[in-house]
Formats: sequence, structure tokens, C-alpha cells
Amino acid sequence: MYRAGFVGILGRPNVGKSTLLNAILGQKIAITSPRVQTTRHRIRGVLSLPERGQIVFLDTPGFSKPLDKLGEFLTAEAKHALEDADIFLFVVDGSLMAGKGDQWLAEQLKASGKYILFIINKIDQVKDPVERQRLKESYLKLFEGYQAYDYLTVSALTGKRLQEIPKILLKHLPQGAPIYAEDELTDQRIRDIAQEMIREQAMRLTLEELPHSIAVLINTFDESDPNCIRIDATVYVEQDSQKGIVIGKQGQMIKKIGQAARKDIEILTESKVYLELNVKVKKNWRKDAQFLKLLGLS
Ligand SMILES: Nc1nc2c(ncn2[C@@H]2O[C@H](COP(=O)(O)OP(=O)(O)OP(=O)(O)O)[C@@H](O)[C@H]2O)c(=O)[nH]1
Ligand SMILES: [Mg+2]
Repeated sequence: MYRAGFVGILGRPNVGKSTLLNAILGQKIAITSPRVQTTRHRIRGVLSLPERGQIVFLDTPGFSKPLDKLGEFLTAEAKHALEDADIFLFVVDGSLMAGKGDQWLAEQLKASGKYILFIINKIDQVKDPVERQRLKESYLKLFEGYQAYDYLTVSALTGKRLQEIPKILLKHLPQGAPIYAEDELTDQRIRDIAQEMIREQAMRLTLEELPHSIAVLINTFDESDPNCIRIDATVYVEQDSQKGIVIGKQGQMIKKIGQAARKDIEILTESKVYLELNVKVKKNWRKDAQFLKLLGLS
């Protein structure tokens, strides 16, 4: 019996949703970082299990109180996934006690009446079994009295117990034909993943200095040369002072960002890549509706 459907991956920011998705798919389609608000778009990731079924994962921005227009968009994206999903993968950070945000989200998910696979992640960070149990119990309280759920303690980073996830999910998806072609991995264009990979490296390499104020826009993505993809992209920051950080002393930082991103994009595209980066200031872009639209974030 073939089953196919949508699984909404929901949770607070930074709990490891995108890391989990990449690990389940065995391929990197979503960028990750130690910062909140890393994921900005809903991303579809497709896992096809020949003759058994197809799981379409919807990775979402973490749920949190919106502080600006960007925040509003992110919350709206996550809410769409709440509606579109057949069932949920609810992810929490198992190295921290359950908080108000987790509780609120659990209430939203339970109200849907849909099946929930509850993932207690980052278990590699808690070595003491007593502490582990105490943390786990703080989360299981959220589901007291709810019938339609199972839970797993996992580590998306080390891969511990991840192989059980698709098996469990599949049992709870509706019967039906595949939604995507079986060789399809994601709905994103290569160009958009490349853009995200540049943002990931820019965030990673400026970690200490910059909060989540980086945006990246690819201006040209030229595939006309069969031997080399030529990409021209702009890294946007919010303030003049941040521009210097991204460029670095004698351009060292932007060079590093470019080299690291180029490597990732070359793996992604299986092609040689020429990447040209420049840096611009866009004051308060997170509140700028027009600019957000340009980034596809509205
Ligand atoms: N130790 C440990 N770290 C993890 C694990 N899973 C994810 N992380 C780290 O947690 C951070 C956040 O991971 P992401 O996958 O970007 O989290 P997210 O939930 O997608 O975050 P947003 O997109 O901002 O909502 C990254 O630094 C990951 O490397 C895990 O199982 N163990
Ligand atoms: Mg994410």
C-alpha cells in the first residue's frame, strides 16, 4: 500500500529542524546555523521510498514572537505549514527544559487533532542519564492526555535514531499516489539554494560580530558556459559599521565567505563555479516591505 503526504517540521528557532531535514534526506538542501531565524522560507524536501511511499517534508522558520516585518513573515510561513501538513514532526531542544514557547506550540499542534511525531533533539549534549530523564519528562508533560503522538529522542547532528523517523511517519500518512517525481529532492531552484549557501557562510564566518542582519541576493546566475557557472551576488547588511565587518581587513572576510560558499555551490551543482561577491548597506531592511519582497520574503 503506497502512502504519500506532507509532514510539517515545526518548532522553536534553533532547535535543529533544518539539520534534521538534511540528515533524514542524506543531502543538504536547507542551510543551518547556531543563530535563530536561519530558515526564512518554507522548504520542501522529498523522501521517496520505492514502492512504499513518499514523504514531503515542510521545513519552516522557527516559531517566535514577531518583532518586525521579517518576523511577521517567518511566523506566517510556519503557520501555513501548520495548515498544509497531514501530520507533524514537532522538534524541541532536548538539552534545555521545556519552555513557554514549546508549550504554546504544542497546544497549537494538538488543537489540529493531527498525528504528531515528537522529536526530542540534541540528546548528544546531555550525558547524564538522570538529567536526560528530567528534561524528557518536562517535554512529555506537554502531551499528557493527547492520543495521536509518539516520541523519539534523537541527535540530528550524530544521526542517532534518525532512521526510525521515516518508518514511523509513513504509517500515519494517507494512502495515495506520489506527489512529486521519485527523483525529485526539493522544490527549490538551484539558484535559490546557492543564494542560501552564500548567506550561510556569511553568517557563519561573521558569527561573533553580526546578529541576523544579513541578506543575500544573486544578481546573475549564468549557466551559458558549460564548464563554469558564473554567479554575481550582493551581501546586504543593515548598517555602515557592519559593511566593514563583512568585507574584513583588506577584503579578507568577503574573500573567505566567497571561497567557502563557492565550494558548497560546486558540490551542489557538480560544476565549476565562479563567484563574485559585493557588499551593500540597506538600512533597516528587515522592516522594509519592498526589499523583503525582492528577497521573496513577503
Ligand atoms: N549538539 C547538537 N547540535 C545540533 C543538533 N541539531 C542541530 N544542532 C545545531 O543547532 C543549531 C541550529 O540548527 P538548525 O538546523 O539551523 O536549527 P533550526 O531549528 O532549523 O533553526 P531556524 O531555522 O533558525 O528555526 C546549529 O548550530 C546545529 O548544528 C543536535 O542534534 N545536536
Ligand atoms: Mg531552519
